[in-house]
Amino acid sequence: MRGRTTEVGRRTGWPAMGMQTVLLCAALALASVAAGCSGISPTAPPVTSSPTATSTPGSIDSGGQAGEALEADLSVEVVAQGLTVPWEIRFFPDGALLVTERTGRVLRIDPETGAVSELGRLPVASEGEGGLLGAALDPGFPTQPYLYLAYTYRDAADGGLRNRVSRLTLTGDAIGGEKVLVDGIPGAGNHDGSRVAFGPDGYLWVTTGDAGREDLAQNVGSLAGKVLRMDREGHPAPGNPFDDSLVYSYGHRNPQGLAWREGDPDPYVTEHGPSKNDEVNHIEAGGNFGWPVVGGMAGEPGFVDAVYAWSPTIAPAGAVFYEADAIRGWRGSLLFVTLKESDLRRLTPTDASFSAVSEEHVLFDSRFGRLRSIAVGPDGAVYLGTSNRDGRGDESEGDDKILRITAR
Ligand SMILES: [Ca+2]
Repeated sequence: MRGRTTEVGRRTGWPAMGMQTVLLCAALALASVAAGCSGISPTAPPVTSSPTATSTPGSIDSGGQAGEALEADLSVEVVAQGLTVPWEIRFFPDGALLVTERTGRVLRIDPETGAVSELGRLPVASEGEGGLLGAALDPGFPTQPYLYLAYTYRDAADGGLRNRVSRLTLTGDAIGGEKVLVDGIPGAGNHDGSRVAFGPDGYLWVTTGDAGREDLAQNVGSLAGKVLRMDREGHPAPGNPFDDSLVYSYGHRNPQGLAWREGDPDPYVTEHGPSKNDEVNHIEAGGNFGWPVVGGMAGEPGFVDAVYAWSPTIAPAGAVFYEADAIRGWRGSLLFVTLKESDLRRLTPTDASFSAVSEEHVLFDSRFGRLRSIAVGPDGAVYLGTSNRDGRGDESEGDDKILRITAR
């Protein structure tokens, strides 16, 4: 068992650390969350374009150690707007953004001018939570001019929803030459997973949801409810725990964040629980992460506990480890965004192994609406994508947006 959770307050589950300093920080943070909720209106004026600072007095983030950047120390700019559910943000080597829109467009966005150019449009089934979802750029780009995309489609034979992972070639300003790497991953109007990323091992990792059929998550013969690991042709990566299988870990419900800590070959995943037990998990080869049998930090033999869990749920989405110095004191933190709670969260670990969480910081609570995607730019700025046009949000002027957060 890696730890346990206690349910404190509406928003956060603080692990019981037995450390005075941590408990003090928790109390301060909870107090300021309450203050922040009354002080920050969800209908605050939309952020105007650069370089307008939008920090708010009375930062929610008051649990930080001395020397760590707080919300008041940060500036927010709009990089691009008028988008429709930007699901993933990546960076081309020249610094331009690669963005997927859930409705099917693949975009290149100039981070300085905000100019948006369409590289292509995929015929996705943009239904419910499905559509064009995760994306990764080949680590050898542009010598290897490939994009790896995950999307939902309707099966021609039975009309059912499925997900697939495809490789497309970028030639000039257009993608084409689709090669399907993995086809027929169970899909549905929700629980489609589909975060896609290259790990430090050079292999392609893909999260999949249970597609609303929870039994599939425990079936290692199904691609649903899994973390998959493959080569660039869609074949099982060497060293995968099950013979001739893409499956790396199982027992997942709807994992939508996938991030690596520096020096660690195994990723961390954020995933959506049902009405409780949203989780951050440290993935292990062959690990059973519990769904639908156990959740959170149950401590049950045979299951891997979450590193951290939230009850009630917050709907965690994109995640990234912050391995830069541009924002003071953030190096080594896990950053992720939430849909339901509409904030940016930063988790700091108890120790170098990140096997437990010592502090949770809540930033920009309800300032921008639902947040789905996150990336760290080459300059150490943090980029966020809103998700207010996904059918569950309140659309503000200019939505959806890509935002850039930098130190003042
Ligand atoms: Ca679990």
